[in-house]
Amino acid sequence: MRRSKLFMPTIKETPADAQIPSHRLMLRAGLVRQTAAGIYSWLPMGYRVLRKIEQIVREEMDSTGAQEILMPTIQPSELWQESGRYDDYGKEMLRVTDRHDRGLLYGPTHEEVVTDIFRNSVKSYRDLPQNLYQIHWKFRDEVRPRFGVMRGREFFMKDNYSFDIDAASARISYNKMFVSYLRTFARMGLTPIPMQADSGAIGGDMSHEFIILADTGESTVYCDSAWLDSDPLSLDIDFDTDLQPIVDRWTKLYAATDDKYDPESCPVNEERLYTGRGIEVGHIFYFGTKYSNAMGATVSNDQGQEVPVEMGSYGIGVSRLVGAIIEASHDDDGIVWPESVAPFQVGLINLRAGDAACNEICEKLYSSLSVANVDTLYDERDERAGVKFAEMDLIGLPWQIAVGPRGVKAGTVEIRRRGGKREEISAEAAFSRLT
Ligand code: 5CA
Repeated sequence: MRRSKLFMPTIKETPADAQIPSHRLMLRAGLVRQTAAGIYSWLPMGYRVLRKIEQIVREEMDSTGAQEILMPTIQPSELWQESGRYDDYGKEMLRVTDRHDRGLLYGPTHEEVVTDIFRNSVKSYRDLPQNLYQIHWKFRDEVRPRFGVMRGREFFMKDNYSFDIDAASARISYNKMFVSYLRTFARMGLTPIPMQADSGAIGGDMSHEFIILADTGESTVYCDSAWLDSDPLSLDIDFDTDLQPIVDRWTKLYAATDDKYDPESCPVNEERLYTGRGIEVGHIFYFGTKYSNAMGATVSNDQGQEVPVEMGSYGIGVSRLVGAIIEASHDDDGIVWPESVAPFQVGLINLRAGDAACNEICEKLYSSLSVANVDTLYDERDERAGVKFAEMDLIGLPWQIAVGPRGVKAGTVEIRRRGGKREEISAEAAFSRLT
């Protein structure tokens, strides 16, 4: 992409109403714009990152055997009256009425809709287990939407729902999601920490929140410092095997948030205790037959008896992750994107646009990187070098290459990792380093 063509409305001043770094940086780097309180439009740079995160989530879900579906954002109120949650959900639920005076709502979550699909389609234990996921918009009319996309009213979520014949197999489904979440967040360059949690409005008796470490996170995290070296990607996971030992290994390590931490009973000694801050990016729940009982979702078991199906639900805040990753990875100059979610891999800066030799080297690099499928943003504008460098630092691409007349004479270009040191190498060497 050529910078002159890219729709990236950057802002020089610090936006006054943005209280945290990710919100400020997302506005300044032109990733999003607020359309209404807690409701955002995603501009090209932000949408590229959102799609990269979505794709990692999708690949990891698919590898567990979960299947992707798409449910409507608008749901009939009757389903929520059946489950008993219609009145409980209160003002957070956006309720609307259609032209026939039928009650509808913008889904804050999808347990009811998916249970309805299930009860109309599955009758026998032979068709279990099932695990269905979607990546879609939710709406929760939060009293105080804040921190940009981190606590929005409309937000993008991966939600999935498991269906099993009994509690033991539901546990297997829960464990798969637990382990897959560790991998998913690690692929985004994050350190995920699962913590036992309350299940709140979703209900149920087993639940974990996945917190990622970020200096500016909302909650204080106390954990065994071994968490900081834990690397979920080093595990070679076969989702068809018993994952309980892996879950045990992870949950055995101490971790707690502010509300649960008690220095008296903390099992980790002071030197080993890490205190930091974190952001909740995922939440998984096992709630058994709460919805299947209320909504009559039963299946026949191998004894021919009708039993309510055992369920769990699992959420990842996909749009929240864009902010959370920035909270975990930025510096004074701007965003520092992990490679796996960066909107472009390389920023190519022409330091003397209009100079024939600089143009030629830039064009050659730009086209060969494109052919090699390395997403490159080429800043070919007639702007001061300082402006271009500052903008590249702000938008945080993993690699920068700068081409200027002095280097061109010497047969070199400058290459630099975001935040790293500059190095002068030949254009060919730069190309091979990036491919
Ligand atoms: N039905 C369950 C699992 S699918 C559920 O809704 N869980 S949740 O309420 O915990 O939400 C799942 C994830 O969505 C959270 O971990 C968080 O990362 C994200 N999320 C929740 N509320 C918001 C919000 N207001 N803005 C942005 N992301 C949110």
